[in-house]
Amino acid sequence: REDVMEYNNLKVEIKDSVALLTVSRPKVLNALNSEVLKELECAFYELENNSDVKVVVVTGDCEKAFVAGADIKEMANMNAIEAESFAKKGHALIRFVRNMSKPVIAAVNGYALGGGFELALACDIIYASKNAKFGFPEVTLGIMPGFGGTQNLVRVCGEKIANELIFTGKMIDAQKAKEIGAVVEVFEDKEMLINSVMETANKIASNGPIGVAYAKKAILTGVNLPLSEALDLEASLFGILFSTEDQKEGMKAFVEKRKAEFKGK
Ligand code: CO8
Repeated sequence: REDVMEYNNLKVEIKDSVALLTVSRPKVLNALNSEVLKELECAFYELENNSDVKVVVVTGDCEKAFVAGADIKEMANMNAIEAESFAKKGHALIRFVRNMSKPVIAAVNGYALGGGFELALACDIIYASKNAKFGFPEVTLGIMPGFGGTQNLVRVCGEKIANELIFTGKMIDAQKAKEIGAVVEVFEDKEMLINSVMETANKIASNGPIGVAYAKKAILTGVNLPLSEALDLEASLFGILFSTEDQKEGMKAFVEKRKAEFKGK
C-alpha cells in the first residue's frame, strides 16, 4: 500500500485488515540492532494508528530465523550506560506492543533466540513451524535477558521452567515450546504456518474490534491485579461495550441470522 512507510530492515504488507510485518536482515538472521528496534517501534506505532488494520502478524524474512536475538556485534562494545539505554529501547517497544489495542501474533519459523524470543513473547499469540527453536542464550554471552525475557517468560510458563531455560541457555524446539505453553500451535513448514496464521488473523479481524481490544486489556491488566479488582475491570469494560454501535450490530445480526458488519464504533 502507498501509505505505508519504507523501512531499511522491515517489510510491511497490509491485506484485508491484516498487516504482515516482516523483520528483514537475513544476512544476520534478522538480529535486532538499534536501527531495527527504532524501525519496529515506528512500524507498530503506524499500524496501531492505521484504522484499516485490525490485526498485526510479525514474522522473520529468513528461512532459518524469526529473529536470532539482539545484534551481538553492536552490543559487544557497549558500556553500561549504552547497554541500559539499549534495553530500555527494547522495553519501550515491548510495552508498546503489549498495550496496542490490536492483537499482535508472532509467526515463528527458525530461531527465536534472546531478543527474538522476547519479541515473540511480547506478542499476544505465538504460532510456530516445526523447525522453530526458542531459547535464551544470554548467559552463554556473559549477560542475561534484557528485553523483558525474565519477566514475560515466567508469566507464560512459571518460575521453574523459566529458571531452567534462562540459567542453561539451552534451545527448545517448537513442540517443547508448545508443551510449556509459550506456543499455541505448531505447523509443518513456513508456508503452512503463514497461511494458517493469516487465516486466524482474518478470523480475529472479522470480530468486533472494540470487544477484542477490551478483552486484550482485561486479560493483560487483570493478570497483575487481585481477582476481585480484575473482575471489576472486566465488568466495567463489558459495560462500556454496550454503549458501542458494534454491540447493537453484533446482536442484531445474530437475531437476523446474518454476518455482523462491525465498524469499530
Ligand atoms: N547478532 C549478530 N549477528 C548474528 C546474530 C546475532 N544475534 N545471530 C547470528 N548472527 C550472524 C552470524 O554472526 C553470521 O554472520 P557472518 O555470516 O557474518 O558470520 C550470520 O548471522 C549467520 O549465522 P551463523 O553462521 O552463526 O549461523 P548458524 O546456522 O551456524 O547458527 C545460530 C545459527 C545458532 C542462531 C547462531 O547464529 C547463534 O548462536 N546466534 C546468536 C544467538 C544469540 O546468542 N542470541 C542472543 C543474543 S543476546 C540478546 O538477544 C540479548 C537481548 C537483551 C537486550 C536487547 C534489547 C533490545
